[in-house]
Amino acid sequence: MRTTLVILVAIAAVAMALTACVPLASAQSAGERVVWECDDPAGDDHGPGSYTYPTNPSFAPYAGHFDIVRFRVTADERHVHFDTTLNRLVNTWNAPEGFSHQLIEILIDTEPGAGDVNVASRGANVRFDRRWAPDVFIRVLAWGGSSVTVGDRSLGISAVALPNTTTVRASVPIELVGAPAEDWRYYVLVSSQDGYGPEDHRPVTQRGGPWVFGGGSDSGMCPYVIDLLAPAASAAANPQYSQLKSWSDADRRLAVLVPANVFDARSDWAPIAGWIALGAAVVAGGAAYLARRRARRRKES
Ligand SMILES: [Ca+2]
Repeated sequence: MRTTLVILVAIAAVAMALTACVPLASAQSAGERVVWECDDPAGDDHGPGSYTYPTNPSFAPYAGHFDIVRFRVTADERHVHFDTTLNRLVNTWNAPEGFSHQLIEILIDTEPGAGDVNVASRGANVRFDRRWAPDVFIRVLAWGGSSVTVGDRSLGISAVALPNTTTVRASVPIELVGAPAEDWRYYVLVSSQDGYGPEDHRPVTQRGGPWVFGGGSDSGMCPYVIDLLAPAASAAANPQYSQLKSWSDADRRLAVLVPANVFDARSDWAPIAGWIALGAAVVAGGAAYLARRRARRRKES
């Protein structure tokens, strides 16, 4: 009976964890409509699970700088705002934007059947699943480098660290990307900004070093992505790792990614399943208690 109880409580916990991503079309925040938000496990800033930080002291304490913990999309009348919250945000090299380590790339599939799956095949070294080819490509980096590209139109945008937070906000004109719809699908990639790297990405090698990550490969095929938005029950059971592991040096094949909110349909049934499992666990626990009490009484009489 105790085993059944443990299993039911575990099912409830997993089902509830799956509610981490929620479309929130009706919620409000300081005049902004919250469109979608999603948590990401802390402590998974290791790419496919094996990457290690560069060893130069600028990267101390060698954790957290590239670790997404939350992503949120809001909209007001003129802009769509993309807020990426990191575990740690320090302005080591004093960039005017208030952050200087991160290169955040946000790609959105806004139009089914259109888009470019190869848009990040150099730099981030990843491709995107053909079913959700991105149409909007937002690059967030310091020293005035942030931009949005839609088709052949490219525009500089504002991207700053929000005061007293670990959140970087990029704001994109609605006039260019359109009002956010519920069926938009998001990819969020965090890399390390390096003005000398391919498309500003700090490389990942096998052995690592003061200015490059380790735990990858020397072929130039492994993803230069340190954290990927991918909702998971825990850092241990994390779909980010399997996606970023899917590159092959032998086949010269890049890793293929899917959007973070592809599996949103789960959030429709997950809370119900969670509560049913929790209810069942309570009933089972009560039944076990009564059975034990009855047995004790029988023994006493
Ligand atoms: Ca993370």
